[in-house]
Amino acid sequence: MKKLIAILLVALMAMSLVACGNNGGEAGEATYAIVCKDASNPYMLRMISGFEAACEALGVKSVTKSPESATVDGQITIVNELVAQGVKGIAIAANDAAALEATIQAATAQGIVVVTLDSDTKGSQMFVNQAGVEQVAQVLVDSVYDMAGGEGEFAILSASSTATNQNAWIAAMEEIIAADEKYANLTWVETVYGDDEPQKSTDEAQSLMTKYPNLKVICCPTTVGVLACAQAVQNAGSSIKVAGLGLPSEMKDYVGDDKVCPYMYLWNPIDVGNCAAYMIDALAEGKVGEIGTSFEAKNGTSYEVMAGDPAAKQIIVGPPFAFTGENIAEWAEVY
Ligand code: RAM
Repeated sequence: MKKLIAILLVALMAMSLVACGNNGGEAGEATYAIVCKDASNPYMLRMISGFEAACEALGVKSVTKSPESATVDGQITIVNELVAQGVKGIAIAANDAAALEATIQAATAQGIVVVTLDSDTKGSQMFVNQAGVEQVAQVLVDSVYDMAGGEGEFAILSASSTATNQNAWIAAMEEIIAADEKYANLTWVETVYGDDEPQKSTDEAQSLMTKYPNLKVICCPTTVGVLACAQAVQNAGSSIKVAGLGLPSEMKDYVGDDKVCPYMYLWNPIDVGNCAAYMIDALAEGKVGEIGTSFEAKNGTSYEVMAGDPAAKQIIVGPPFAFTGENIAEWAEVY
């Protein structure tokens, strides 16, 4: 009996050693990692939950690593660590459009699948784009136009100045405004950056209100920024309207016809995280083809592979969705 117990113990120890040492190797369970812009943004936390659920369904382990604040240096360190740990796949919401390229190439050279989600970067094998850049920019421009009554001053309160997703939306807004006479009476006074930090975003919103007494709209293409801005504008008792992209759970008290934010947009961040894990799996299995082809992920959803920038390829998860006084309470329960 003692001998049998001893044999079982040795076998158990051997199994646990394999499991520990083989974080992403063939003999152990594969691990997919998600690296967010920062560790505390509630939007990112929802992406993580979608990623984890998909990993569970796929039978792989998941790990989350994010820098304290939205900096690319922290992300470079994290990706290097994940490579050393032998993960099989990495999904990253990049804090910079280019600075991660060499790090990602080194990971890819080791056979690790690296995709971007939410915010793209050079070197990524595939950008899991939450919504089309032009579509997001168009709804933001139209929100500003509508809330300003077709003319007057507006400002942008963005995330960090190097965030690829916000910068792409802002650049597309500039093009849309320049291309259509309809927007000729709108004056874009300034773009400021709250770095997806609540306090910095509040400070920037307050500065805009002081600096531009005729400001009609502040447009915030960031969930952290839009909440801080809505609170700052409401606390100031200002008549400025707030437009942008927000989490319904955070914005429920501020959205509605007679509120500081008449309506806003977003997409489901849980779906974005979910989709990124299925994308890693499909790429690892060599199921994703060239631009112009489509493929079916294991969750049954079909995606079209499109040209991307800065990643060479992208897929789009879904269109931006409008939240109004009518539907905000219902969606606040979801995300
Ligand atoms: C913030 C982040 C994120 C962005 C959303 C809309 O939470 O900047 O990257 O996609 O806003």
